[in-house]
Amino acid sequence: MKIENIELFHIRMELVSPFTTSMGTEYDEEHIIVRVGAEGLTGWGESVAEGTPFYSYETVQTAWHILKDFLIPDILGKELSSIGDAIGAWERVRGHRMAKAGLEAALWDLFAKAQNISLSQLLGGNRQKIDVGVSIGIQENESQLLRKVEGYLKEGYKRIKIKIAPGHDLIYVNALRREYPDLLLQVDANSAYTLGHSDVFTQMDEANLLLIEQPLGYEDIYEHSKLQKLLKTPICLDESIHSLDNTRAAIELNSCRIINIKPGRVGGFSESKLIHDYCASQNVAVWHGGMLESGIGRAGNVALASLPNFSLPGDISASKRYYKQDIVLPEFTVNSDGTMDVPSGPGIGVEIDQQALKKVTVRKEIFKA
Ligand code: OSB
Ligand code: MG
Repeated sequence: MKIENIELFHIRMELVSPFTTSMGTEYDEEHIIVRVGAEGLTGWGESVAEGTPFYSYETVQTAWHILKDFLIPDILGKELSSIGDAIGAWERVRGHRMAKAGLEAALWDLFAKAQNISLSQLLGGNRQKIDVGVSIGIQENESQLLRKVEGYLKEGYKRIKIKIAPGHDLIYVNALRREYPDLLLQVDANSAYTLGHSDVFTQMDEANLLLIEQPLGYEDIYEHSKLQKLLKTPICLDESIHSLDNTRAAIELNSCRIINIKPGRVGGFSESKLIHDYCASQNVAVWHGGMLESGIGRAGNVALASLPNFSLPGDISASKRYYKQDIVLPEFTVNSDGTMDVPSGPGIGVEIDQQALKKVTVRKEIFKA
């Protein structure tokens, strides 16, 4: 397909409630929406680089720069016979995976629409519904957490993840376990601990958690292997995994037994599929993480999570769990059985609410061949 024009939208969307993690508190979410036009069709993607470099070194500003000055010029006006052509052209750009993933996602949507099939189909998905969970930020106290969890369970969510940080860990886990002995429960530390905190995790090991996500350093693989040896609960890596190569390293070193896949963190759907397939071959479960995406990014996540080895519920929640108004129609909802429907229409399978997109856009730029 000949890529005729590409547009970037810097969006800022206000969260329905503040989201507190070991990295700080977020009140709104900034991302980049990417629109690609070719041969009368339009593809949409979302780059999950945030306003701040606290989860990843990438930010909206760095991603904008990399998109504008390197990734877009590599494909604008060019004839792409496959998405692989774009990935090949971008290989000389080291890192900047969130920038790449946003533009790659728009190409996946475009290529799916050109074949008149859903993105789920093009990616190799085999499910019409996916299991979903909810990720809950650090709360002021245990009773506030219990109230939140009760509400989400009523809405149908199958699995609860809570954020933890030193001093905000065992009391919350134990309070939830007392109230809900059988709840599918996991924790996410976002790299807030060191090996010196191992006793926190050996105590948490008794709480029958599904997994402990990214307890140690955000680039670390080696020390996680030391911690995993002390625990029966699987460690799951998020921040440390950027590619198939470091997935293999982490699994061979027994640094984790579960992998969180976020297409933005690994550079796109293509790399996500490689990681998914490798993990399947090693009998390692994967699940789909989240970056508080708008409906555009969420649509891609839902499609990817329909692949067969996504065997644990994802951090993929209803639009209204994040935002008062989403920028897609229909919005994403969760069914009472804790599943979410995978859109079956062409491409991402949802329409862009142009008025809503306009309302949240703080800057845009168009690039023409
Ligand atoms: O570590 O999984 C994480 C949100 C922003 C940055 C990092 C993370 C998260 C979440 C939210 O946990 C998951 C979601 O989108 O529901
Ligand atoms: Mg995480």
